[in-house]
Amino acid sequence: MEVKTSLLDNMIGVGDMVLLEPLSEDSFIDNLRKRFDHNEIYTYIGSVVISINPYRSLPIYTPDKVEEYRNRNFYELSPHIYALADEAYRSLRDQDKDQCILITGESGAGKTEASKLVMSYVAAVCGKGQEVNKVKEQLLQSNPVLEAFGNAKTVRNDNSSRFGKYMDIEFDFKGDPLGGVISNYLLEKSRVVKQPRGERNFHVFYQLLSGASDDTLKKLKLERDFSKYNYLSLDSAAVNGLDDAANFRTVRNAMQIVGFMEDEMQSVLELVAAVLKLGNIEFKPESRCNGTDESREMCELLGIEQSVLERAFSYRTVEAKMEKVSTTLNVSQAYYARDALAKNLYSRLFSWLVTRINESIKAKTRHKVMGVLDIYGFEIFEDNSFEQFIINYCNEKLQQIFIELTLREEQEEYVREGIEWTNIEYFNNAVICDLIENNQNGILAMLDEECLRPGTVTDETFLDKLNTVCAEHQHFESRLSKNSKFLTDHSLPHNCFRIQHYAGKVLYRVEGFMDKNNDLLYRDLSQAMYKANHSLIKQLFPEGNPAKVNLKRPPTAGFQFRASVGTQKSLPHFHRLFWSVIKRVPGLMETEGERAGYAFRQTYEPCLERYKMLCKRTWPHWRGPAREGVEVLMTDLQVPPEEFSYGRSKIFIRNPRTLFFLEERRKQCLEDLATLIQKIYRGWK
Ligand code: AOV
Ligand code: MG
Repeated sequence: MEVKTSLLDNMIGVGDMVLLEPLSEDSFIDNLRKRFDHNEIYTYIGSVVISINPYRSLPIYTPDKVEEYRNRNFYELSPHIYALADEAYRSLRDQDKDQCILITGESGAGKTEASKLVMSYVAAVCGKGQEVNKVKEQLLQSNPVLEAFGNAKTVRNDNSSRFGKYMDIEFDFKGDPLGGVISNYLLEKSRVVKQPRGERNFHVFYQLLSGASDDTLKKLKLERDFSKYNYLSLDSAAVNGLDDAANFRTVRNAMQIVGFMEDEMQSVLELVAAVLKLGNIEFKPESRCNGTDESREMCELLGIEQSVLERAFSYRTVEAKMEKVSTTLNVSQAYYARDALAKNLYSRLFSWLVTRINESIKAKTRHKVMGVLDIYGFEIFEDNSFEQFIINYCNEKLQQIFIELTLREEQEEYVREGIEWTNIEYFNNAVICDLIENNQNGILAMLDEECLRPGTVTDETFLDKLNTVCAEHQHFESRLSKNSKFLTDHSLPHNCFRIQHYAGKVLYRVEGFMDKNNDLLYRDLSQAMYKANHSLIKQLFPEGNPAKVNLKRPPTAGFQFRASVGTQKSLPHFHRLFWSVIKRVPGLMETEGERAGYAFRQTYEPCLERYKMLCKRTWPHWRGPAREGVEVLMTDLQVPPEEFSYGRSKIFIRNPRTLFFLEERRKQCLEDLATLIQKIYRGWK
């Protein structure tokens, strides 16, 4: 075994944070910086991999690198995401354990790139048959499709994921991929109708207009010019380094590989075009939207009778028991209805795409799975609204899982094994999650309650309620009072509230919270869509079927989201953690650890088996408990006692140096043995 000491090189910092002494926030960041300056973007904290986004392409993802990391032990080479992917893949294949890779970090940190690196690594090292290669290709090509429809340029990231994604890759007993299943979390659909300054709509709109042939555009009744469309922001349509036209071809090609039929692709593009047309429909007090070209063309695209659509933009029908009451929409209500339709159309199209991809890639059987979770990263903008609130809540939930898996499990293992250990005080964000999701008085529950309350309810009445209830908590409830994360102070702007998240304080403006949570689409519109002579659009609005009128309110956006992040409990047991960082390191390790952790651990039997040849007393057989054998071995080899500890079932080795020493000795021993055998053999001849 080739022994590398890159984990210990002083010049470039230590490769594993548990080796840092003293361990403090400063030394932690200093170490990251030192390494980053030497293009070492990956560092371990035990089995967690941290990365810093280099924002330029480094030559560390070549096929040679894949070969280098393949089948090597985690600590043998310098830290890399490939080491994590390899370890996960081998545990799945050889030890038959389901795997789950969780990726966290703020927006732009490199999560999506990391998830793709994991997928491509696994694709490169697993089986190579014709069938397997087809599956791999389909799994990999699902990425460009979902990114086209679900990613957009934001001020933080030119390719920012605006949805959360959990993908299971399914394997057979040999470790070859059979297929996959994707689940998606709430798409940020408000972006369809309006983008914050300096940001863009979803990529697909620009890709279609730039990359489609003249003929296709003509069929879709579109013009190439972005500026013709109200739903496309003007100030940032072209993005440096982003070739929309080329990406359009990539996406079409990817859709083909994934298994979309030509007519399905056409239907999808018709819906995308319809959204753009929808945005151009205008309403005036005198003439409503009657007879405009835009609405005619949109109706032609979707096979809807123009009079049906226009009626749906003019009236709202409320059905209660046996009665139907129609009221006329005023101009602003008509615009509201139009935007609601565009958002619903697009987000339902997105969910349909996920379902359709799953139909294609899902395996019929599976033996083991590797899950990869890639969510939208933590966001703090100047102006934060409902979307940031939801995204940041999702990050809090993931952070909670991280805390549990890293610190708690690590510390519990030390305690279980009877290793002497000073607990690190860690910041537990459960209070923040509770503040948001508590069933009775969590912020989401209060928002739902306000949305349902009869009478005049506005974003301001919601804020009043929030302030009253949360302020009361601060007085009466000890759980929140000591450490309240709902920050009230008099400097807050009148329409805002502030939350202390694990990654920083965020000021949320309440305007639009009620509306976005309600996510109301008038039934007249879903019924109009259901009447379309277009099978995809009909399928997307099943509630428009008059035979299935459901008078129950649909669940709110917040409710649905809370339910979907709640299902994370069912993730497989075996986790690999990947933590990507841009510049801020969330306060995970703030206290000085008196004892740094242990880089390596192994149960006694395999440890004794591997190294027993290094000691006359344990070779060739040790008769007795394995632990005692290991003790004899370590004493005999004169490994300094501070370098390791004996746990109940495992030995814990503090420093990879010790491991390298053992490996070096073993290698030497094997070489000596080989030479000896050769000598004897020659002697015989
Ligand atoms: P994110 O997924 O964490 O943000 P991305 O994975 O999209 O961030 O990364 C943002 C950009 O950083 C990419 O488009 C690349 O240009 C660059 N980048 C990321 N990782 C690497 C790497 N390993 N090497 C070189 N460049 C990299 V968000 O989706 O916004 O939370 O919602
Ligand atoms: Mg992303």
